[in-house]
Amino acid sequence: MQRLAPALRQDNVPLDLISLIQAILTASKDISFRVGQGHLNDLLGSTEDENVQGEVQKKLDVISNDMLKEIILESGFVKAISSEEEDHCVAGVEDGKYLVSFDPLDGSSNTDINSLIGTIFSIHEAPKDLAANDNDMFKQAGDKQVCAGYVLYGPSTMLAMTTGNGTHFYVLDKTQGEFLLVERNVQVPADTAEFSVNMSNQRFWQTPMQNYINDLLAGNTGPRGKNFNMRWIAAMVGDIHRVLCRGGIFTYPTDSKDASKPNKLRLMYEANPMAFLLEQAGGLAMTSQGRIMDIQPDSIHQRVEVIMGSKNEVEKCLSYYK
Ligand code: AFP
Ligand code: FBP
Repeated sequence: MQRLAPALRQDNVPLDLISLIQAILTASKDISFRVGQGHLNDLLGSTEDENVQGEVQKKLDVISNDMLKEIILESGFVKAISSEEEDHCVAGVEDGKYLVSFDPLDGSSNTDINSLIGTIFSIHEAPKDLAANDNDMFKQAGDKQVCAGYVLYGPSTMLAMTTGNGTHFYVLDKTQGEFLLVERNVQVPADTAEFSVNMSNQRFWQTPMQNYINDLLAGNTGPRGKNFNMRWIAAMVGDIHRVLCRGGIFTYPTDSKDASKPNKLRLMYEANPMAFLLEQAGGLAMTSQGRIMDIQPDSIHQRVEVIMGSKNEVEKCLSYYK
């Protein structure tokens, strides 16, 4: 099986970007080890703190964030990082070529129940005309990403990554400490009979989403004429990994549960990287208003509606909004 660096060189990825990706993955290997230790480390449970999103931070959130931040900034390739767990971007070196955004531990409510979690990352080129501590550097559309990926800490530790030449899967060989290529050019089937949504929010959704999901639930005697299955892991990395593996539609729709927060998922740390991975695998990644990767961000912690996955099913869902 091919190792990561030669696989990336085959895709003509520049050497400095390969080195940066390797730095991110060095931190993820350490996170994978700590996550795997579970109760043996005193790392489960929450801290006393809240992050900028107003969420209580898990101990593993904080440790994963610190490890990624330190290793990425030390690499010397990065002008700044932004993280779901940091209020502002953190400066690296002024002549750093890249910006890295990450969710250090997505699905962190799963940490205490030994269930799926992961690290999501996204890389852009850094603008030369802005200072390294300026959040505005990160206000770039997802379309400008040069790399995106996630590391899923599951029964095996897997990396899904794209540099714009298809989405590839790698598995961490824990005996060698290396990610090995297991599937090149993953393809998401255009059709599906599986959907993924937090059904407990159903009464708060907008009418088009209510109608769409009702039609899926109606099964083979309803307007869709077929039965649909549902899956929800409460970790976007887990749900999107399943969609990449066998298709499906994943949505976190706009809701009216909390008027100050109509959307839950974060554009830079969740929606954009997953959109890049899915589009590179033949899927679609949209809001009800348009393509996710076309959104011009107005803040680094912006939240967006997400409707993504198998192409024909996403289009079907969007047809309810017309
Ligand atoms: P964290 O980023 O706080 O770990 O939350 C995970 C997440 O943003 C995303 O990965 C899941 O799809 C979603 O939250 C789960 O939301 P519910 O709590 O509504 O199930
Ligand atoms: P398998 O034994 O085939 O893996 O099925 C698992 C299972 O019996 C339970 O572990 C799980 O709760 C249930 O099926 C899931 O059922 P559904 O497919 O209806 O969600």
